[in-house]
Amino acid sequence: MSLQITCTTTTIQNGEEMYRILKPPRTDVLVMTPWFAPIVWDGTFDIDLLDYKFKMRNVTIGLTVFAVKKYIIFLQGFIESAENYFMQGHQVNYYVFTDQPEAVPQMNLKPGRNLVLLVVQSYPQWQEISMHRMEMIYLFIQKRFKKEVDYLVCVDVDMTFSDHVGVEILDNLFGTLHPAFYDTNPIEYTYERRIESEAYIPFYEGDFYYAGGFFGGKLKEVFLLTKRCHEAIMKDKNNEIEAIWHDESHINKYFLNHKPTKILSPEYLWDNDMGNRNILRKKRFLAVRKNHKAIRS
Ligand code: 48C
Repeated sequence: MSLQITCTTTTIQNGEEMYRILKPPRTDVLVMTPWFAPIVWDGTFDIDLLDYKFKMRNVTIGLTVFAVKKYIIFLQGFIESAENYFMQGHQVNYYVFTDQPEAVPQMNLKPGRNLVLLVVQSYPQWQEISMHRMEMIYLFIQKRFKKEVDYLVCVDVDMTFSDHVGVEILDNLFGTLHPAFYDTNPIEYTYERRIESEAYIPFYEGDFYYAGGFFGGKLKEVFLLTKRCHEAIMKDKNNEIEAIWHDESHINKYFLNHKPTKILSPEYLWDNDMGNRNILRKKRFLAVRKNHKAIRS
């Protein structure tokens, strides 16, 4: 780990000045929310500085992923891509929740990285499986994760890492902008609009529309988020209502009342079916093409 020498006002890298007060690194996108949470885009961070800082703190990062029923087919590609791009050089525990432990392939991991298999039950409805992730994550934080990791990152499995995803994403509590809504009028956000649901957000409220497939933060913060979302989901179930986009609706409600301290740009969750954008200099975490109907049956 080379020690990065940084002058007080600028960081010299590749012979050019990286950061000057009057020369912002990005002027094409929003890089800070009105509540002073950074929005992470390529060019807005110095990974060597951040790696050094987190290395000195000797952090361990947990990555939770659920591969239940037919979604088990995505697991090997997911883990292989994480080995290449996720938190390179840091301590990582992959927490794989599955109903088919025997179907999990043997994988050779790089030093400092472990794969932990956690057996969970499956449910008839794919929506149930998706929503019960909240319950499983908060229960295992208490049972196990709190002794093992400092940060937790919770993602969908039908994805592959396709570029650097590192410690720049870590903060107390972070969410990710949903690729379909980062540039739409908030009135078009697919929030839950029925007042009977715990996930209800009225039309005049809402900051951003966050994706359910990538969130995380310090263990305590993720515990509070997952516990609250699980309780809200169960309350809705008792009231015989299911939020329009399931756990994603509840995450959006939680982030309305507990603002994330960092937001990941759509670089961190993209679908190539949506093509390219000039503002997307990197596509770091990509949806795997799939026949939703087939793998959810
Ligand atoms: O593991 C499963 N099995 C299922 O039958 C349905 C969902 N899931 C988990 O929930 C996977 O980890 C999925 O990535 C996640 C729900 N997300 C999706 O199905 C699309 N990424 C929207």
